[in-house]
Amino acid sequence: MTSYIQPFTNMVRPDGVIENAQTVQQRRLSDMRGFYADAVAEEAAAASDPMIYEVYYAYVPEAVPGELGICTTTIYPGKIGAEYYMTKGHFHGKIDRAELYFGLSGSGMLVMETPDGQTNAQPMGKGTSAYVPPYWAHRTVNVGSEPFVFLACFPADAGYDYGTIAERGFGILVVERDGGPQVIANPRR
Ligand code: M6P
Ligand code: ZN
Repeated sequence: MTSYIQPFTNMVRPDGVIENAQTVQQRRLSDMRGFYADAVAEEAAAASDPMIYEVYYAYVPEAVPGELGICTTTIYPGKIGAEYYMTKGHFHGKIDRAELYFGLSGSGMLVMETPDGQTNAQPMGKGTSAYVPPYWAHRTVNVGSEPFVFLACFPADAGYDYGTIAERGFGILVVERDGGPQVIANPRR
C-alpha cells in the first residue's frame, strides 16, 4: 500500500531563514580551504574564520526518485582578496539532474560549467528565476554589500559531487574590478 507523505508549507524569510527548517548547514572559510584563488588572502582571512554562507533545508528527503529537496542559501557579503564570498559549488552525483533557483534578496552571480569546460555566468537578484540544466556544475557568488539569498529546489536523488570542483575549481571566477563584479578566467586552470 502507498504510504503518503503529508503536504506541508514553510515560511521563508527574505533573509533566508526558514521557519521549522529540518536542518541548517553553516559553511565557514575553514570548511572550504583552498577554494579561493588568492591563497595569501585566504590565509590572512582564516584567522577570523568568517561565516561565508548558511543553508536552511525546508525538506531533506531520502534519495527517492520523484521527490524534491527544498532549501535556501544565504551568502554573506565579503571577499577573499578580490574574489567575492561564494558557495563551494558542485556537480550532482547523478549528473543529469537539473535544479531551480529563485532569488529572494541581495544580488549575486550563478556560475556554471559543463564537464567538458563550457562556462556560463548569470546575474541573479530578488525575483530572478534561474534554471541549472542537467550536467552543469553550479556555484553562487554574492557580488553585493547585503546578504544574497535564494531558494533552491532539486530532485531528491540528485546528490552532491564536490570532489571535481574542489580539485579543479571553475573555469571562471567572479572578482571585484573597478568597484564592481567582473567575470574572469580562472588563472589556476
Ligand atoms: C543551493 C543548492 C543546495 C546547495 C547550496 C550550497 O541552495 O544547490 O543544494 O547545498 O546551494 O551550495 P554547495 O552545496 O555547493 O555548498
Ligand atoms: Zn545542486
